[in-house]
Amino acid sequence: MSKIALITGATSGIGEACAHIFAQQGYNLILLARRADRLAKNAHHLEDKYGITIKQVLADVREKENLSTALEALPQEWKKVDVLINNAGLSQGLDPIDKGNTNDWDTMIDTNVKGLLYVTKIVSNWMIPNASGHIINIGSIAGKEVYPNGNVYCASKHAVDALSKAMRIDLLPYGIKVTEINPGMVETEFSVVRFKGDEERAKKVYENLEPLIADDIADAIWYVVSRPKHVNINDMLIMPTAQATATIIDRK
Ligand code: NDP
Ligand code: 8X3
Repeated sequence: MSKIALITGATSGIGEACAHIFAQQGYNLILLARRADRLAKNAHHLEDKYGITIKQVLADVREKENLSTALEALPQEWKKVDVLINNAGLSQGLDPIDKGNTNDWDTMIDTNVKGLLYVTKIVSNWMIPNASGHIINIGSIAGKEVYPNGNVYCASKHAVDALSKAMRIDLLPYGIKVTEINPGMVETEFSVVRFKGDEERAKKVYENLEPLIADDIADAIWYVVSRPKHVNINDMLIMPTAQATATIIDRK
């Protein structure tokens, strides 16, 4: 059987681009997200285009019981996952601590931190008997720096940074690689989600600069995954050329 990659958040942006590149490379895919229509559309498109097989897992990474039921229901041969891409994540709002919406905080922490942990626990237990596997965690520049009003999103991505280091230690005896990919600004649906559907405000984030696109990140992830067995890239920080730090941006 071909290699298998499990990608969370595969209905748009970086996850969708990763699904494309891994399909192109002949991987069979397990694609997980909440929006059934988009998941099915992406899956059918990639199956038709590349002749691979895809399992769709309709799940919310925050709901640990449902998530576990959905993943454990996969046929045994599909649990031989070679690559897990922990990509599902989001930001909600951009407000100072004293004004932040506590429901937004819950959503970010539950998705970016707890959801990533739930998926990892299940899939690492599938990888351990095979003594191989590669876990890619999508962190962020926001996991390396803190910027004004980024507070809880930055904290959630700093947690991904810490968990990536921790996973590398805990999974070392099993030969499982762990890589953290940390993008700067990538134009996806991220800002539309952060600003709750305000497309005008989202567009302004990328105004007068050339941001990264999702394919840039998928390309880096493929590079990391395609290194020889004895080589692991622990951490990659990928920025648009026009972005020096989270907040220092050269807008023309
Ligand atoms: P998108 O909004 O385009 O994609 C996010 C994906 O995550 C969607 O497929 C969405 O699918 C899925 N998702 C969100 N919440 C859940 C959930 N609770 N359960 C399952 N799936 C979920 O944004 P990006 O592609 O930009 O974001 C991908 C990752 O990259 C995130 O972790 C983000 O924090 C990170 N990142 C993004 C950057 C950027 O500038 N864009 C920079 C640095 C990091 P659905 O709604 O169908 O469930
Ligand atoms: C997304 C990048 O800088 O908008 O993680 O937080 S940023």
